[in-house]
Amino acid sequence: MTGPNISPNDNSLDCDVLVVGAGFAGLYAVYAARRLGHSVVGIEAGDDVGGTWYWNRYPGARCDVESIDYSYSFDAELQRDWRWTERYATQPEILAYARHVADRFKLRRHYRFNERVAAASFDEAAAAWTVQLAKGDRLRARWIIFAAGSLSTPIRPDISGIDDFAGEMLFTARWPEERVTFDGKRVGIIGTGASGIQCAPIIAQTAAKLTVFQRSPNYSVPAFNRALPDDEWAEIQASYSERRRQSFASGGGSPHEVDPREIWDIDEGERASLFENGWKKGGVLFAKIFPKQTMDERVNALARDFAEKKIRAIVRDESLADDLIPTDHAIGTKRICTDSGYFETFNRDNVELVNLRRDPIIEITERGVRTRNASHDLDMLIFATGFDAMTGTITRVDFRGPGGQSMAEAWADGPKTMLGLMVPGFPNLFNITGPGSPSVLTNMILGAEQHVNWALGLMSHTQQKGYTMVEARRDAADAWTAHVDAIASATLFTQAKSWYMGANVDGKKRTFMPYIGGFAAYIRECEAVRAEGYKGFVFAS
Ligand code: NA7
Repeated sequence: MTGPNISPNDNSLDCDVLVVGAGFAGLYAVYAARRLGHSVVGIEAGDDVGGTWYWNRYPGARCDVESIDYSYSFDAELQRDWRWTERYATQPEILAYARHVADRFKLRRHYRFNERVAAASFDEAAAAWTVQLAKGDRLRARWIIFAAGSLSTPIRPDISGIDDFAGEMLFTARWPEERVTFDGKRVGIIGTGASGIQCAPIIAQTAAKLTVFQRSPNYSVPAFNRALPDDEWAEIQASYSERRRQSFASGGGSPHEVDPREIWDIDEGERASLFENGWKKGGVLFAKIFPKQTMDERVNALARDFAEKKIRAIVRDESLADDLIPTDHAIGTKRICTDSGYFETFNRDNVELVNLRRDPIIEITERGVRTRNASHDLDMLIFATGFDAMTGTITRVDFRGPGGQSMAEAWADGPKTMLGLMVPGFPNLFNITGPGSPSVLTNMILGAEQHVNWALGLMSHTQQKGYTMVEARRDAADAWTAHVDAIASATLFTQAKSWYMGANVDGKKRTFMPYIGGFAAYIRECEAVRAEGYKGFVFAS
């Protein structure tokens, strides 16, 4: 990749752009910044590329967006050459894809692996970030593109005695590379979000016993996963560009859209078949059948009723089904899980559900988990206990802008951003798929492409105008954040205790973090800001 070096020739800098993370967002940032001629250094905590798909290698891990959509759109030949084998790709296949992209575009050579950014402070006189790496090195860069993931800081729950357990202890979000066997073991799993729900059925197949410790049940819709045969693949290839166009014009970054009609105008028979079709689309798409499904409780109640019947039709024991059906949130307002045989697992003789609402965990002991009513002896204990989502990773880096405030301090009362991409007080720092952007509510790969392209456009604009610094204006960030809040408040999402709301982390400000107005609307907002000369941003030298 070659191109004009459009940055000022500043020998005091180690690179123009420092990219944090080698997941899909970071890899694309390195590729795109290089293509524009910037010198780039990437920093990655893992020993290879892949990000989320590098760390979350637990059995059963799959993406809940279809593989043909959850893949890069920036290079037509890449899109043509990479052949997805299944509708929903497994973690090994997605990781192999990330590695293929890194090889194909020779991206690894820009990275320092097994390294972390510990801190960074902005030197206003030099218009540069001084970046402190965890192992001691320092780097100076004009720009930082922070692409370290929305779900990348796992939570180790504060349960008494957690370090006393004498058996094998595993975290789904830090799963070892070596093969883990469950054969003949008594396995316990704490957590019934997407991660717990994906791995439980596989563990149950070979474990002597699986005990699922459930604090809150979650809605889950089967993936209806299947192989992608050659004829279907040929059809996808023939219409890929149209599929991508629809994705960028959609709410969620894939070509699926809601039925535009008002549900009450549709007779009951047709409604039932629309719900059935929505169910068969699988996973999160069940939340996107009718426009008001996650806005109007009456519409949502119909969807909940439908899902409840599906669960009851699977789980043979009625009281067990009662425990597995959520009663605390509207369906879709916590991310619907996408499973392969989760509810069926509870029909097995070797699987036990412990309802922690009735029988809470008292402590973890050397032998296993002690709840109020029983002691559960275990050989292996797995934690699928979630992440400090969306803000957890960036606030753990000690970023200091010119005012000396850290990101954690700046966001103590909730994240404030301009378009999700820049934070007032932190010039020349872009956050990719962060709070205030569509982020986890859209296809993360297409979202990352759009963010990175927009950020690089703003960088080029800054330099072409003869400036070295750009920062989001505080009033613009306040207005954008208020807009993000206002759209979320019109939905049922703000009523659920979800990680979208920061509700899974003690002491975290409760606020709906992602922009819920849809991918297409967000792109329009970004383009409007650009068209007005990057209104809401202030430039300086
Ligand atoms: P989630 O969805 O945050 O799930 C975490 C689960 O762990 C959830 O069931 C929690 O129960 C449970 N949890 C957390 N702490 C505890 C303690 N101390 N005791 C018992 N149970 C606990 O994380 P995932 O990794 O499954 O999925 C994250 C996203 O990745 C997912 O939404 C997809 O987008 C992909 P709680 O609900 O808090 O009662």
